[in-house]
Amino acid sequence: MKRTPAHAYLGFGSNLEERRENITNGLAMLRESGQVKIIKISSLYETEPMGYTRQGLFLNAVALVETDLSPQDLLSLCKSVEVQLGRKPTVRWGPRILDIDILMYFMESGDTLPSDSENVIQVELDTQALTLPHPRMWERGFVIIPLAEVSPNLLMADGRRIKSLIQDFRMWTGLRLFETGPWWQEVGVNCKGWQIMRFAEVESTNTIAVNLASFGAPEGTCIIAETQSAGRGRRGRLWHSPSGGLWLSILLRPKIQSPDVGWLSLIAGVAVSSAIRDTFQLPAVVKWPNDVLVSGKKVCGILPETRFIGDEMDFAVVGIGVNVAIDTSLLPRKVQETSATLVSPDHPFASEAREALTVSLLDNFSLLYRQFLSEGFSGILQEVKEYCDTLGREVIVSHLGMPVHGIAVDIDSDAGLIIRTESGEDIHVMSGEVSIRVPGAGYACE
Ligand code: PH2
Ligand code: MG
Ligand code: MG
Repeated sequence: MKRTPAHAYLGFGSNLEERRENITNGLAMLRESGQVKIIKISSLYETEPMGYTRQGLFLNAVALVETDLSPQDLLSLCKSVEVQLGRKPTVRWGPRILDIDILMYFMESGDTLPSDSENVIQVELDTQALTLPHPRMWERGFVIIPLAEVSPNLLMADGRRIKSLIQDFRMWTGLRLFETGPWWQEVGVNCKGWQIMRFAEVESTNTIAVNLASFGAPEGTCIIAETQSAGRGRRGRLWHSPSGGLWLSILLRPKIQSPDVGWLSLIAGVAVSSAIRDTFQLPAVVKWPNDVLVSGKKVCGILPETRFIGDEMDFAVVGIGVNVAIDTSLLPRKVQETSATLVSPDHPFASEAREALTVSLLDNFSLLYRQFLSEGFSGILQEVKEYCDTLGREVIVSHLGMPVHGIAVDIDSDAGLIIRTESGEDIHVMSGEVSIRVPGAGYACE
């Protein structure tokens, strides 16, 4: 009977010469050996050196692989790839062209098929050549964060799942997301699809994304800026974007028609809310149609901008602004009253937290978006409703210039809000045509 292959997590690190190419070449050589199948690869992270600090920044990544090789043979293969790419012996933990470490190795117990997860055992080894699991992996953010990205539900010895460590800001210390998405497409694996471009200061990330879109930039292009000088809000208002926030625009090219645009905003709202809950343990909710609130204060605004050719969408740019760690005193008085920042800009791990939020947000977004594309709005409706705090509330909506007063009872198939008036009539309002106000204290107004 054929043995089921084992699974292993490999850690990659490089801080000499062409770091990115060293890692992609290493992955490609593993694959070309025919002995290792690459299942999943994390983003690339740029990390400060640990252990021996007088050396350059590393790029690090983690991959999940499938193999018939024993741990010892897998180690030999990794070492031979390191050497073929030019690795030379140096001091312990010193600079290297490429380091490939086996972090964990799992195999099926017995030969029984079909495999089920209860039969999976983790190999523990302590030999001169190899210790498994890797003895220092749990102290190393440059291992944990990419590992949690590849397998968020991996169980740790204490019974918790590894994704719980993503929220630990200490794990992000000295770590920066370098490149996510298709960086390893060239290695021949499917990609998560984001292509991130970062800027120091721009007028508006949406403007850049719209311009790139009209030059043919692909779906999944993301623009992130440290500050925006002319960020746009709804109704042509200015969106104030001091440093410390996440100012992001996502370019999409779904084949949808104009009434569906509202779903893109709601997908973004749910993705942001869920990322805030995971990263900060704060009770974020979606305020239909375009905001995310925490304790009644606005922490995020969403602005979709679209272009259609005929009836069909050419592209949508979804602008997302999150007050992650901003100095709210830089906002105009009126905005200050209704807005909040997730953490203080003086928080020692503010920038790590922003990275964690960005990764989580993009992950959530792609899951929901793909579900929306494959199943239509009904595939995401339940989740949207769970996050949408507007439902069940008393609202006043200005509908085509007329105030409508009632209870928000449901979301319709066009992502519109259904409002039941006192007379029992249901009025459907689309996101484009309303400004929503909720009577009563503590609920932010538009
Ligand atoms: N590898 C080490 C020692 N220190 N630091 C970072 N940031 N990344 C590494 O891959 C790394 C390190 C020993 O293998
Ligand atoms: Mg190492
Ligand atoms: Mg090593």
